[in-house]
Amino acid sequence: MSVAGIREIRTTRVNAPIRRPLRNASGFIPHFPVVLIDVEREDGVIGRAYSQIYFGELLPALEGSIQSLGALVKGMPAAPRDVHDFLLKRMRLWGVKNTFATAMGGLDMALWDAYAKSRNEPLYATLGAQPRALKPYYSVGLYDAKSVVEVAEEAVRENYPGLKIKAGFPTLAEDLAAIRAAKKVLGDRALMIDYNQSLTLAEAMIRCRALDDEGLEWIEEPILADDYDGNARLADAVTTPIQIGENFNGPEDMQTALAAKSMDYVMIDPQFIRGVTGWLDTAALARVSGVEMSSHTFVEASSHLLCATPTAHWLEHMDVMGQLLKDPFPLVDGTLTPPDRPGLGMEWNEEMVAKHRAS
Ligand code: SMN
Ligand code: MG
Repeated sequence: MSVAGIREIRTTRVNAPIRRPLRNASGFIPHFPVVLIDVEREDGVIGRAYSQIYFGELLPALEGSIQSLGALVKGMPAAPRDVHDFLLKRMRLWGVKNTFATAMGGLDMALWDAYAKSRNEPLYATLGAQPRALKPYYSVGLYDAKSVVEVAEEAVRENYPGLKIKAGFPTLAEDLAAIRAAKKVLGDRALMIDYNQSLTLAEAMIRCRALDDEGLEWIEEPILADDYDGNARLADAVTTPIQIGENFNGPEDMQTALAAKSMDYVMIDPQFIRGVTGWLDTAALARVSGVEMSSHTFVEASSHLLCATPTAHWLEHMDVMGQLLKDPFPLVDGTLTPPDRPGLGMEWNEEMVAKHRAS
């Protein structure tokens, strides 16, 4: 039975309002620039997904990349795996890294959304998985020892089993003070920290060793994400798990990092890994290598994908799209289960989309 063709790909630039502006050691994100992607098939089924970028000035480049890849596949049968394979081959000369990776990832997610909707089942069911009550951690920005208390109290009040704060203050003492202040509120709930690639290897050695007895769930991206050898040396030097992966462009980066033994855990971004298709390839690598695999942003797609991930670990809960969707992806008793709605389960709240459209 052949799959209906791709009739049209519509994109909409929106500045998604987020609960807390996101400051980290490498930048500041006051709201989340996203491109909503509607892939309409010849049979009328519409797949919906989105791609995100961290600075509004880059939104036109992201939207343009999505439309460019869309022009290459318009009219093709909307079979997600076939379109994915076609784009990898068609883009061989130029490559699908960075913005083209995220563009391809967003398109891939929209195609899988349409495919699952055409079968009238949630994406996790299309992937052959059962729904699972996943373990979310509340993911926020950079807060010092004083301001982190209120954030940690919010995490406890909303019954998150974990909290991730950013690290990378000018001094280790400031990092340590924020960590201890958060831990004091969290008790035995997990605390992760994220340096967002801000340290040199030498500084990371000093800081990670100094924090090694703080009982952190993981230390994330201490140095440049693609310094696989440097990350491997850090993972060897400290007991606290080193976590990388949000910047893996496709499963090939996962393979390189695994070969270099660069991390203890991995966390995968559904768009950078090039969508559902890229995620499934990467989850297979994680299973074979026995590495716990968490998600990075994209709460909605991640909630389905982690159900189909043999080494599923944590779900990052950074609610980018909460105010732009008709139906929520709620936390229930400190867990998040993908909704029993067709596809990814996302429909746009058109009024809020209109209100937050990017110029
Ligand atoms: C992060 C960086 C940029 C945008 C969203 C999130 C961060 C994280 O690295 O892991 O939450
Ligand atoms: Mg991170």
